[in-house]
Amino acid sequence: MYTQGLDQKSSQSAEIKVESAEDNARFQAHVDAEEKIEPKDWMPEAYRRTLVRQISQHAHSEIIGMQPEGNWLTRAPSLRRKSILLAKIQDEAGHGLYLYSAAETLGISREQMGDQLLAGTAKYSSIFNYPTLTWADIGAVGWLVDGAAIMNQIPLCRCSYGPYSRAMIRICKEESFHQRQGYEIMVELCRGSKEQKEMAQDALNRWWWPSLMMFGPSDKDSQHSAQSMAWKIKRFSNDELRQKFVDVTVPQAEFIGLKMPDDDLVYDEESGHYRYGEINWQEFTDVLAGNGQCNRERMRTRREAHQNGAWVREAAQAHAAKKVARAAA
Ligand code: BYC
Repeated sequence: MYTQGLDQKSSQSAEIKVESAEDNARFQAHVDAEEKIEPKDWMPEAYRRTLVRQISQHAHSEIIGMQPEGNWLTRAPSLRRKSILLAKIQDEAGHGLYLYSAAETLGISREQMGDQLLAGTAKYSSIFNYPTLTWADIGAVGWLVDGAAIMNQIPLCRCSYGPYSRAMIRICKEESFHQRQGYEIMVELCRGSKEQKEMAQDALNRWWWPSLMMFGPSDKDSQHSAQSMAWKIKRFSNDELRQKFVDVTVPQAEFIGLKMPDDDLVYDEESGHYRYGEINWQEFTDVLAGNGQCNRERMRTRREAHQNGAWVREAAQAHAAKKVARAAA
């Protein structure tokens, strides 16, 4: 969608231009003045690379993120729940597409990004390497995973790169509906039988800590944060967003009678924030290294889906070629 109207020539000449201190200073002044950077504008190569990395990882997360929820489509407890879940998963596919399109404005093709994902050289969010074992997990994913996503993504609507910031506006509106549908599932389960409430608590126990890891390494270990914040790609640090998420989510758990699986969690009157226990960063590192519970399964499913979709891509190309030939005749 964003690639339409891009002027190849000017973007190529921008690429070969040598980066000078003046160029960089002018660029930073634009960013500091809260002016959006658009695809045809000059930008430092490192800014372009950072955005390609982050936006493509984000797009891959949306696409891989369809799998844990897709696992429950055939077993949703009612037709209403099934149609809501189906709509949510379709939204995630749409988010992936907006994001791939936004990344394409930076000179990488969707095919290249897809190849990187399939080759295992691109990351996607750690959270999608955990299994959805019960229906309550669908509630927990919506409430916590989409809740964490909104906390991280609302500031991205003000990101300095125009196409990314605009894509995020619609994505955040949809994520907000996703978070509410997840919380509603948890509310219903907590109002239900003893077994249903236990199922909700068990899902919270398993999803809470991985949700906190979604925000990325702690600030002292986050290698990209300082530069990304200077470029106004990120507006808040990983720890700041994680804290905001904890502060918003703990009262929501209390409201429905669930207990956070953290014995060190305490409200600090003085700062007005909840203090929480130590995150298991070894687990995070292991998941990123490909050794989470579902890494292999997620990649296998994605590769199979890509192979099984080959005929669709071929048919679309054949149709496009026919259209071009007809127009030329
Ligand atoms: N998982 O220096 P840092 C969704 C990597 S989808 C995996 O702090 P940065 C949804 C990081 O990439 C939600 N990797 O990096 C979909 C970097 O590695 P590389 C996805 C992680 O970029 C379906 C290294 O660790 N959201 O909502 O400044 C259903 C050092 O980190 C993670 C986004 O993608 C992680 N959790 O900050 C339901 C949001 N955390 O690249 C819901 C956009 C860190 O050097 N992305 N790493 O190899 C961002 O906001 C930022 O990229 C991050 C990381 C906050 C995630």
